Amino acid sequence: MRQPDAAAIQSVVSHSSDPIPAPLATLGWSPFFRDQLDPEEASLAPMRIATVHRTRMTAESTSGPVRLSLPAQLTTTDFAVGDWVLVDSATHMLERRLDRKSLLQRRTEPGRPAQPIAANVDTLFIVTSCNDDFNPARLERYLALANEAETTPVIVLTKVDQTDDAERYRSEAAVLQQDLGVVMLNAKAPEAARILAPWCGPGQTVALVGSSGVGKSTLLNTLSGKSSEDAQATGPIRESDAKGRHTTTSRSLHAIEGGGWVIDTPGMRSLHVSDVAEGLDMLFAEIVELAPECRFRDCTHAHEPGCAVQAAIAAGTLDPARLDRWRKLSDENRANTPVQTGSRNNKVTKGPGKRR
Ligand SMILES: Nc1nc2c(ncn2[C@@H]2O[C@H](COP(=O)(O)OP(=O)(O)O)[C@@H](O)[C@H]2O)c(=O)[nH]1
Ligand SMILES: [Mg+2]
Ligand SMILES: [Zn+2]
Repeated sequence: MRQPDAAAIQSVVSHSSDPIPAPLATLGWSPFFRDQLDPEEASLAPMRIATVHRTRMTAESTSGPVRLSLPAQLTTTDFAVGDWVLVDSATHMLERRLDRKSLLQRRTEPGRPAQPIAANVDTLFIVTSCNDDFNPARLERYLALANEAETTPVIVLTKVDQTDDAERYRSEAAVLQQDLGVVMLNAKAPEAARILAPWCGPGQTVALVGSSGVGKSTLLNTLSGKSSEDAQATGPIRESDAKGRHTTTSRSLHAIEGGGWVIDTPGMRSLHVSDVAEGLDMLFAEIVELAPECRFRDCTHAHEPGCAVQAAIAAGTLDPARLDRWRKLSDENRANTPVQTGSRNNKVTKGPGKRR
């Protein structure tokens, strides 16, 4: 009998219109990845990066978890949780990473290379709580990140069991972007999994982002149905300011009971924007759509006569706070963005002083 992995791949390479084999489809494999394979790679097994540590990585394969061996010229910083890689199934040696369908990344310091957060994520759950953590300006930063990465953002409002004012949080979140999904839940309740099920079906990948203490790990445990022994550690938050401690320290990929995959991430202390011009255009579409009606083509919407954006503010159809935040994020993005080459999710950054 042939190896299941090899059999799956052979059919994939020779007949590109064939359906995706079920065990790989469950892991999130799709024609986007299949079409990247060369015929001579037929003997390699596609696997999905599950954990990335400083010196070692693990992957999910059609036959369970695998510890990968890395060739000498590669380091774990070249990979993100959720990446698809081709692996020699006998030696577990990683041969090649496939191009990413989506890549969530962030720059912690201007001028430094961006850090990958998670790859091939379909839906980004931006988690915040119905308490002092809720902050529209910070949510907009996450939205810009999600849009730019080409993942669908959904705002997940946790701790709905601890507020009398859930509707206010929901309506403030819903206006942050056109057609934005917003859900409210108690992350500890089993019902949370049912509420998030539309994004968590077989082969779907979601990632959880948000401040420490908002309930990301709690949600992961609810989604993956983990029992208390193998559950992701969760931590209490401070009563005074709703701030959480940094309990989760690394990223990892976990199976969801309904068939999908969820990536937990550590809380992000700071989220600077860079390389998110398209993400900002989508986030602030109501401003971008008005700009062509301004008298000057390079209108900054600050003081120019005939400005359609200022007219909308005067008419009460645009929130002036939105314009202020658009300006702040756009300026920050411009200041932080180096020159880029390559396609959107597989960019090569040509930063100053970095020559190859
Ligand atoms: N009552 C209530 N507590 C929650 C909810 N979500 C999280 N918590 C609690 O908030 C604390 C922080 O949760 P945790 O999952 O560690 O947050 P993380 O830092 O985002 O991973 C823990 O004590 C959780 O039990 C919720 O929806 N309702
Ligand atoms: Mg956590
Ligand atoms: Zn204008």
